[in-house]
Amino acid sequence: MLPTEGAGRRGFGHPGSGLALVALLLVGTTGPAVPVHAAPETPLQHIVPAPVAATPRPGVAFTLSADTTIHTQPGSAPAQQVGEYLAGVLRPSTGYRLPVVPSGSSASGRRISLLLAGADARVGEEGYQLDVTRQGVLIRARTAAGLFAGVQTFRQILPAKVEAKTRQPGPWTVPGGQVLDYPRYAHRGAMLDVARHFFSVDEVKGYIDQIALYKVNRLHLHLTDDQGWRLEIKSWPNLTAHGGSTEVGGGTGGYYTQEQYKDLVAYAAARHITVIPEIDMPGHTNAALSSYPELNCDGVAPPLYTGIEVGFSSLCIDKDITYEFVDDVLREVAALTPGEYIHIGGDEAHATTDPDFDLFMDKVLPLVAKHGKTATGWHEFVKSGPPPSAVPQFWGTKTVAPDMVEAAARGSEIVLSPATKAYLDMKYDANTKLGLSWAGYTDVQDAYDWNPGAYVEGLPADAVRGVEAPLWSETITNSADLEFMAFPRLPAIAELGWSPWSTHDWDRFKVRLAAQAERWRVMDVNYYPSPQVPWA
Ligand code: TNX
Repeated sequence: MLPTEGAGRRGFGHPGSGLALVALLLVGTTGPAVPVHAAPETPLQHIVPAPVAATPRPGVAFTLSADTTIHTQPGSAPAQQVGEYLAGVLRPSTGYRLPVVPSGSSASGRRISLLLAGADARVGEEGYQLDVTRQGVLIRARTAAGLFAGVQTFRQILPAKVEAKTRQPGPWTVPGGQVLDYPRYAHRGAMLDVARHFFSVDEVKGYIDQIALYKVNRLHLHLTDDQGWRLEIKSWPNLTAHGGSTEVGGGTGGYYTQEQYKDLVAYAAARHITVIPEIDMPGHTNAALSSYPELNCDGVAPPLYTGIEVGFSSLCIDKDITYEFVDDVLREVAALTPGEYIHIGGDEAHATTDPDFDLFMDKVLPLVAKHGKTATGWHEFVKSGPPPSAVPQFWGTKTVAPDMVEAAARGSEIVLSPATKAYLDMKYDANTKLGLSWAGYTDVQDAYDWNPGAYVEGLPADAVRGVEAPLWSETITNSADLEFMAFPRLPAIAELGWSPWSTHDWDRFKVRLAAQAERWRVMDVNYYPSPQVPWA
C-alpha cells in the first residue's frame, strides 16, 4: 500500500464499484512522483509506458477460457477492427476461438468488452479506462485509438507467453484492477531510415508491431537520401529504377512500389500509427541527382553513392525543373498519405547556400500546402521562416536552441529528437558493435532521463508537440540490428511521450523495463541487455 499524498495528483474512482481502492500509481500531470513498491508485485506495476493511474483489486483476477468472447461497440467498424487485432494477438498462443461479436449479442461465456461509451472524460482522444473484474475485462474509450491503447495495456498484464506464435499452456490470468490512462503528448514517434539500408515491407511491419506495444502513434519513414530513393514515383520512374538500386556498402537496395507502400500505411493505420513520409530536400539528394541529370546544375548525373558522408548533395535551386520535380513528388506522396504531415527534410544542407536554402523552401513549402498537407522538417528548416503550422523536429546536441524558442514564439509546436538522447543509432557504449557515436554514447538511462517539457532552454512546455526516436541505418542492415538498437531505448522514449512526468523515476523505470524482457524473448526481439537494467 502506498501513500497518496501530494499536490496535483489525479486519481479516479470507479463509479458504482463500491470497492476500497488501493492506489499504486496515483499521479497527476504536474504533481510529484508517488512512490511505488521497488519490487513490483502485480503486472499492473510493469506497464510501459507508465499509466496515469493503476489500481489493483486485491484478490481479484480474471482468467481467459475457451469460451471467452470479445465484444465490441455495436455499429463501430473501427472498434471491431481493434477487437479483431486483439483476437489476432491472443488466438495463436491461447488456442481459443475468441469470436469478435457486437456487444449486446447473446454469446455465452465471459467477456472482453471494447466499448466507445462510459469512459472517464479525462481519457480524451487517445486514452482509455481498463477494468478487470472476476466477470471479465472492460476497456472503454472515446475513440478506437483509445481502445487500441487499452488493448496494449491488457496485453502487458497477460503472461508474456501470450505473445507466442504457437499454442502455449495457460492459465491466461490477468490481475483484477483498473487503469485510467491517457498520453502526455500528441506526437509519440519512431523514425526509421530505410534509405541508407533498405528494409522490406515485412521488416517494417515487424517494427510497427513492436512500437505499437509501447503506444507509439507516428512512424516517420526516411524514404530518400544520398544512398537510395525507396518510394516509387510514377512520374519519375528512374528515382527507384536507378536511385533505389543500391545502399550503404553497395548492396542491392530496394524500394516500395506504391501498392506496397499503401499496404504499409494501412498496416500502420490498423495499429493506430500514422506514417509520416519524408522526402529529404534540398540536400541528401544524391540518389535523385544520379537518376536524373537535368536535376543537376551542370546537367551531369553523379554516380550512385554507397558511403556514409553527409552534406555533399543539393538539388539545383535555380532550375525550374527542380520545382516541377518536387511538385510531382509531393503530389504523389500526398496522394499516398492519409496523415496530415509530409516531412521535407532540410537537414545538413551544407552544399546549399543559406540564400538558396531560403529560396528553395519559399517555393517548396507552398507546394506542400497545395497538395493539402502540412510540412514538418528537421529543425534547420526554421531558418527559412516556415508558417507556424510547420513542425520543426529538433535534433540538436545542445539544450540551447534560440531558433526553436523563436519558432515557438511564432506559434510552432516542436517535436524533440535530441541526438544525445533520442537517436537510436548512437552506440550504447564503446563496446557496441553497431551504430555511430558522433552525438556520444547513449545508454538506456541517458535515453530515459530527460524531460521533454523542460529540455530546450526557454522553450515553453506547451510548445512541445512530442518526442520521436530516430533510427538512422548507416550501420543497421536487418531487423536483428534494428531491434538491438531500438530495445530497450525505444520504450524509454515512448514512455517520455506518453507518461505523465510525475511518474518519471529511473529506478522504477528500469525495474518495469526488466519485466518487459520476458515478452521480448517470446517475441524474438533481439534487445540489448544493458548492464544498467536489472534483468531477471
Ligand atoms: C545526422 S540528424 C543526420 C543523418 C545521419 C545521422 C546519423 C539529421 C537530421 N541528419 O543524415 O544519418 O546524423 O546519426
